[in-house]
Amino acid sequence: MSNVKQLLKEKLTAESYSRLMAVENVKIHEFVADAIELTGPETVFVCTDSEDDVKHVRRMAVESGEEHPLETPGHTSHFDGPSDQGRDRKATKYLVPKTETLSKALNQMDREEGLAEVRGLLKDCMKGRTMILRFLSLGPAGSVFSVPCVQATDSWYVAHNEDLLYRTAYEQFCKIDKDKNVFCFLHSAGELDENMVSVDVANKRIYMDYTRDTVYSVNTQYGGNTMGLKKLALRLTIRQADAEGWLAEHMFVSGVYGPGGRKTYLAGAFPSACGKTSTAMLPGETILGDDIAYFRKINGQFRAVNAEAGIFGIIQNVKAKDDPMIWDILHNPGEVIFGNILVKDKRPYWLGMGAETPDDGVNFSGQWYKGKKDANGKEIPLAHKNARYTVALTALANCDPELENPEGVPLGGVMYGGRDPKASVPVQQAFDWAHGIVSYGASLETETTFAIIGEEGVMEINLMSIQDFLAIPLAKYIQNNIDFVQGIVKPPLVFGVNYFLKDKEGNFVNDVPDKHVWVKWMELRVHGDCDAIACPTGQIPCYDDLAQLFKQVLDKPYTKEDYVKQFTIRIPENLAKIERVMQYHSQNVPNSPKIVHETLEATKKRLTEASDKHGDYISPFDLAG
Ligand code: SPV
Ligand code: MN
Repeated sequence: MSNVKQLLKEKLTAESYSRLMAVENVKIHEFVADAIELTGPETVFVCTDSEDDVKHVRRMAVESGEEHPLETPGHTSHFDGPSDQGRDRKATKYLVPKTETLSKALNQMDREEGLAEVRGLLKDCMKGRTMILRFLSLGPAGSVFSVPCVQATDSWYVAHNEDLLYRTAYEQFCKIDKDKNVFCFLHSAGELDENMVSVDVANKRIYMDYTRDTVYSVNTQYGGNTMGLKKLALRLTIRQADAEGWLAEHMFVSGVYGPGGRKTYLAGAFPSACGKTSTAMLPGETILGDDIAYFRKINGQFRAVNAEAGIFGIIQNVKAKDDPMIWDILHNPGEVIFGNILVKDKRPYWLGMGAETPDDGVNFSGQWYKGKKDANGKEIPLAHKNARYTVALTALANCDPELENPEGVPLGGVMYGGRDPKASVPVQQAFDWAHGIVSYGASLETETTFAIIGEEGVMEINLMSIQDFLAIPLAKYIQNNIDFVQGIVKPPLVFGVNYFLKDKEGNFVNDVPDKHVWVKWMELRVHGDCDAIACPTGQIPCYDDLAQLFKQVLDKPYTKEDYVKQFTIRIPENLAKIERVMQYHSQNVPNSPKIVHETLEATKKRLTEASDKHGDYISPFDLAG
């Protein structure tokens, strides 16, 4: 028997040992043995796919005090600490061997130093606790898209979330090849206080050893930092996809109905808190996924799956009126985990819920009362803006029936959107695939939001809304996207959207539900069922088509004034944006594909020529016909 097996036999109960040995894979055995030696748990719970095991995780999440049952059966709530309410860019680093370099826009450090640091923090941190081992699959299990993942964590909350968000795959792991590579995630919440909140958040670390497809996360609980299969795995899958010729994207996928009941699948990339989940969940359409999609070419078709099987969604502004489907789930029996909301008398409350909220209760700051201030004298809101809910997609009545299709769904279009108050029109279509990837994806400029720790409202370029997760040279990533459609019979159309355009007075030019009209317009465009007007930055909708869609989809009048306000081409703002994008690429994207520069230059030229002809602010009616 090898040393690894010997150690596992000594440290595990007979039952756990036999469960783990049923998974005959060298890397997994080595990872678990190392994790046990490093963190020193009292016991190891090897979770299979059985109903009993899954129930045990659920029960322990409450018994351990990490989650609290709410009034509605199946609902629980959990709190992360005040400094642990979002993804933490500063604490998240790639560990780079001395012989390699990564794009300097990515946060990184020397691999050996990083391993020593994070392993030092993880040393003995599971003493007296249970290590939970979960075997899960990204993408439908048993498909060409599947990526097998092992999670080791001392947080029942993390294990419970992953149950709702991913596919359990212990049975698949029992058939895995001995030498198959798998992604491994080791997490510990670190020392906890009496409220079960990580104490040592100053020493929060999320370090990615991509050379071993292994991620270490410690002294944090927030889902985006701890659930291995979410953003930690995305960073690794981007590398795997690059090596194997497919794409891993920060995108939702949904099925949008068109004339005659046809269904067209659309995907979309938006930075965090820019409308991605709400676009994925439009009433009357179907949802396949809301955060991470994998794309592969299968028989000349562009096909997509959801890497996940649940939603870790932002709850702020979820209202009965605007989000009826998710509202229902959040108010009826069934499995829901609420994170960082306000709890009073076992009822959940959040910001912008469109209902009366109490003046006191328990939130991420502990006992809360209206007017409570933080250490800097800033008033603490009743719930965090980045408060979340976790639900399985199958809980939604409009969950797309193809969720588990091992071949995925064919994609008709992709969209890119950010928070751009000044320049981009609400919706436009690219002239072709490469034009769209460059002009809407690789040029995506957005205001920072509360979903990431740090200042809000700062304009930044967020390449294809995936900048935070890129782990390959940025130029390579752009080129991979541009090249991906080679050999595809009908590549998806590419759209740029902007739900956050403002007028001179600082008011949004659109209402929240209007995005449904843009999506329906895209559906028609995919099938060539309506015209568009060429403008310097792309193709925009014709007034008559929008007026008809506003009536049909939202039963709302749509005036020519609305149209002009929303679709006037703002030349100076667009030129200024292009300058910033060019500067970003020249500073951060060494060897940026030639087509990026050429495309941006061509747009610049079109903008300048249009302004010479029509002035700085061009009404769409001046461009039509
Ligand atoms: C996002 O912020 O993009 C999310 C939530 O989807 S998480 O990455 O998990 O923080
Ligand atoms: Mn996301």
